[in-house]
Amino acid sequence: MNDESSKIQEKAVDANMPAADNETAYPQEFPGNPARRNFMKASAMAGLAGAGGALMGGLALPHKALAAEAGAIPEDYVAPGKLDEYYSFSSGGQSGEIRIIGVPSMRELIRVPVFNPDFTIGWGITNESKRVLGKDFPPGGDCHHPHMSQTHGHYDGRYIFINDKANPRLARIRCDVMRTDKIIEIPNVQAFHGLRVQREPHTGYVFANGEFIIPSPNDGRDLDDPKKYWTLHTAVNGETMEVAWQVLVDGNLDNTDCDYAGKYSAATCYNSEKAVDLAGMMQSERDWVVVFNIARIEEAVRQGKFKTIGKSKVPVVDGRHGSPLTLYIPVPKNPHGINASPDGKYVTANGKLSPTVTVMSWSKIDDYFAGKLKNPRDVVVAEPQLGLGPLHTAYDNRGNAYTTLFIDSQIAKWNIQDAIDAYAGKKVNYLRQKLDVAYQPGHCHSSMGETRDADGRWLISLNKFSKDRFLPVGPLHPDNDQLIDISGDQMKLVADGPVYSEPHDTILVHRRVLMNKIKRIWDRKDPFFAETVALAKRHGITLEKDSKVIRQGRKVFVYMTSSAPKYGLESFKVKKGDEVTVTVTNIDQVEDLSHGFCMSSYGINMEISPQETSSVTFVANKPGVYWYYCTFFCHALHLEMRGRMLVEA
Ligand code: K7E
Ligand code: CUA
Ligand code: CA
Repeated sequence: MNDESSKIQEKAVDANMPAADNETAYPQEFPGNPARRNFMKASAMAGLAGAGGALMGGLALPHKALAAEAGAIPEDYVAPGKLDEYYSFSSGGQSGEIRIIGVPSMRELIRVPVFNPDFTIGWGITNESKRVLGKDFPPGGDCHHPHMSQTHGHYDGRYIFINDKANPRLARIRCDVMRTDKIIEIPNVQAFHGLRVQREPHTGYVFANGEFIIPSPNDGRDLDDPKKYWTLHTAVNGETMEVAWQVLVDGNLDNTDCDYAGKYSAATCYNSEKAVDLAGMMQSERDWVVVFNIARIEEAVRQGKFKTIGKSKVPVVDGRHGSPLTLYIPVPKNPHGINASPDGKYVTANGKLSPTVTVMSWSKIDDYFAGKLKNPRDVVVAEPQLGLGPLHTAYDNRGNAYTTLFIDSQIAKWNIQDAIDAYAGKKVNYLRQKLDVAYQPGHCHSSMGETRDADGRWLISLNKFSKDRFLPVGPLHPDNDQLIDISGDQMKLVADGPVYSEPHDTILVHRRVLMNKIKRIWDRKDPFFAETVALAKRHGITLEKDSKVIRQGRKVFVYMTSSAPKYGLESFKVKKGDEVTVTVTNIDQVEDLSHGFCMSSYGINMEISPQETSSVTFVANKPGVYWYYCTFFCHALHLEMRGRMLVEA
């Protein structure tokens, strides 16, 4: 940096930056001085205030809230060897995976393959993963909404659930080993989009919205008769992963959330018109939020007041207009996100095409179902006007809400009680601040913000566009996850985090929820590979000790241990055309000591963590010598950790 430019940058910093909370000095001359990044960031932001603002459709406010003061340690700085305070579980979007990111450092810790094949751990290759994925699994997924199981409105650290919109599937990830352990298909729907978990008494139900309307059943009938297209709201039992019931609705379903009392789930609908074209879906001035009365639905199912669709045996109850099971609340056109406040009192629907957010009261919803209110709009207690393109809302623990404004590229911070008072006619300003983000945010999520433990510490804004924020890396740019400090009166932008497309949503979980629950090595009795262990037992094999080959006709079972830097078998012989199952057990007990098993030229690789058993089945269709080798650098003699498969012609 030459003198001239550093002067300009310093000026930009002075003009735009508030005093930092953290005054701790950090030596300027230190080569890794993290504050240097903030000089860069400040200058980039200063330039954007004009040109960028005009480009993105009018940014009225100056860029006040930026990063830490020059010389201070930035808030996202987590020193080498120190741990982040939060885990962010971020959906991988089109990649079909979940990513775990440390917050505030925004360092990616690991990826958990869910709907996607993954060559690192052999997801989609090993027999254990194929048992989860099912036969003929589609090659990927479109993940949007990761949510952790809860008990009495607190994260319980057991499972993460996530949707696949591309193929209507629900996946469950076990948090103790961060492994997907169950995937099911949601019947009778297309595009499973909104997902939330029951909070009270526990999860309980996982709620799933079918977004697209289709003929019912979708077997070739009513092909071009959209009036006969339908969709359903589904409840899955999160323990058994069985579909409990479905509710037929009018219109379509977008996002979903539920209350803190275990009484209701609710969903936004943007296509009340049941149109099949864009103009049609925007025709009505109002669409709606539909609320599902769980007790009444369960009772209807108990009384047999349901039908089934096609081959599915799932009970489907009728929740269309006029049904006592549902409540349709008109809201401004084409709403999107729906978010329950952590005080358990309210739920907001985000306007998208309307600059407003509609705040509804759960207790007024009680009153409606009890017959005390006649007009569905009577459950609305506020409708604050926030800006252009409200998509999703997050909450702190001080009565404030944070709404992403997609078109304005801003986060609007507003106070719920003030918005309620303003709706009642009082002269109060509910808007607290608007913060520019870069650019076009979809979801935002606050730390612990979807639980009773909302702590108002951090907010992550998941921005769809990064444009000029990073080095260009080709026409496809990364998304930009921005970290925002919401602990004070004013939101402060702390860091940019580039991410691979497209993490719609994330949750921010304090490490205390998980730190003592996560296993460092596998338990030999783990159900994830229990079936493989049972098969070995039938073959008379003790996996921890035995390395041998068992032939049953054209099926060959190859068992071997792995212990750095050796496999239990240095070679095995098969005949061309044999179906070979290789089962490897990592008998090392050392934390972090994974082995791999890659069969050269056979497209096979899998990872075996300490005390894990992994297996793979393939046809030895090429004669010759094929080396198998370890793919995880496990030992000084890791390169020597290999053996030969001899395939007789
Ligand atoms: Cu807004 Cu799928 Cu939650 Cu994308 S959804 S942003
Ligand atoms: Cu085992 Cu490398
Ligand atoms: Ca509409």
